[in-house]
Amino acid sequence: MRKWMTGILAASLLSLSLTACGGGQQGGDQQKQEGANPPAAGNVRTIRAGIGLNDQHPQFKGLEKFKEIVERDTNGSIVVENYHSGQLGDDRAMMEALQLGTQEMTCPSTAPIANFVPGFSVFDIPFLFPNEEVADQVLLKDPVGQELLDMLPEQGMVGLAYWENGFRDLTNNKHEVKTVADFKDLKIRTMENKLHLAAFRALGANPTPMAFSELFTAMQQGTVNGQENPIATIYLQKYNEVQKYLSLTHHVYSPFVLLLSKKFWDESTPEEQEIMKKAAQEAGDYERKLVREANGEYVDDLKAAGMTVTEITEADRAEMKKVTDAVLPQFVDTIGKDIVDKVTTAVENASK
Ligand code: TK8
Repeated sequence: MRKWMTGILAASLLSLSLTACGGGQQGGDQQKQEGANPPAAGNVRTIRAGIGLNDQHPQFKGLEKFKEIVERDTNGSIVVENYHSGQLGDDRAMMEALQLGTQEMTCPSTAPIANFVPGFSVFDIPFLFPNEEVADQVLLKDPVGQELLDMLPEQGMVGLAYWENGFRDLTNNKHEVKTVADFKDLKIRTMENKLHLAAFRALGANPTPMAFSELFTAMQQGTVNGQENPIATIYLQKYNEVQKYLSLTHHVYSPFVLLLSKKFWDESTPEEQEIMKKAAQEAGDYERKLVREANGEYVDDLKAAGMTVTEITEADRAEMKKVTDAVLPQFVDTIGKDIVDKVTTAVENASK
């Protein structure tokens, strides 16, 4: 509740201060953009987009691309203000603000979205996607990707497009993690997601759900001794400063979903809706490309920064999968058997 209030408060203070600095819709650095057309006379509406990651992450660059396209193509009738590093709150608070219509946009991983639309937890199944190509095929081409997005409006949100967080890897401060046996004394922060908690418990770790914004301090102070996130996050959030060991587990592929409040969507013209949808996809393609480059590049940088990087053998990965598969039956009803079947079939077809 407290965090929820902080998010709302932060958002309204921000809009207050922007108005207070006198420029209205055209004032303030937030709206300044080179080469933009002047805003159309009359009704200019603002999308405040917030994320938990910092402004170095490809996700923020994707939001900047979205801003550029939307402001250009709506001729300035919609302006976009981007906020990073949890300035507008954490994932849960921002989604709640979208439902209330006090914030317009955010881009969480599907794992926290599952607290609103349980079907999204299908992507929390460990070791579901063997590679990025299969993920693309299921999320972007198979009808089940859209079917899941279609469940969002009922929760006051519109899913404009899938973006990519990526395959998650494990870091910790205790010792190298190679096999299932090594998870034993790890106190791992997980996202606020029941399936992730159950999977790490099954692996023998002691997982704690926590908002992303609290993670760095929690590692620094030793409240947790491990966490898991894609390489780009580990590097760009400087987790190497508080974590020694990196295991390339690739245990879960996290999609992002670019979410818009349904309120803002409903107040938009069909033309504006079309522009936002297309911009979300185009910016998503750009973001995915940057994430993949980053994930490749930064492993060496993390090594150079002193981390011990451990590859996981296929046999050990299969062993981990066996352990985590055992927790799945208890989640099938919540996710929906139909969704689980459609996604696993799509994965099988794409893997052929
Ligand atoms: C940032 C989160 C983050 C996610 C997590 O707000 O919480 O670990 O992977 O990227 O969405």
